[in-house]
Amino acid sequence: MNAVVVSALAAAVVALGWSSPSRADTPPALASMPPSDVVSTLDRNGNGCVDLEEGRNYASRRFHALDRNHDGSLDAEEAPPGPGEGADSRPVTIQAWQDAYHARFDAFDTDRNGCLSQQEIEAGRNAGKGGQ
Ligand SMILES: [Ca+2]
Ligand SMILES: [Ca+2]
Repeated sequence: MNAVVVSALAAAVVALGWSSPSRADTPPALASMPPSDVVSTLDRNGNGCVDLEEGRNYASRRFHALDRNHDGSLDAEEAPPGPGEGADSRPVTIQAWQDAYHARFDAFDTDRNGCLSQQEIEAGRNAGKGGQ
């Protein structure tokens, strides 16, 4: 590999944002992902839907990645309140974060089988139930 190729690759890496691994390691907000990506990313046991445990694991990973100062809670700077969340929703603890996830999960799981299908996620978003 010659020097030109190496520097071109380095430029590409910087352009893609790989120069800041801590940012890149933060799992994206589920609301920012298409429903099909939510299922394919979170469905670890391959049953085609996202069960509560899979969703909670993801929510937990995201919480800890966002908790930059590792004090066990997220302030408005670490996690700006999303649509439908007031300024008083920060700081938020891991427990409150998980409870909020659980409430949204229940709202989305319209057939009550404990698992969110792509269709349930699409329908829930269309019904304005938040960004699951
Ligand atoms: Ca699953
Ligand atoms: Ca379901």
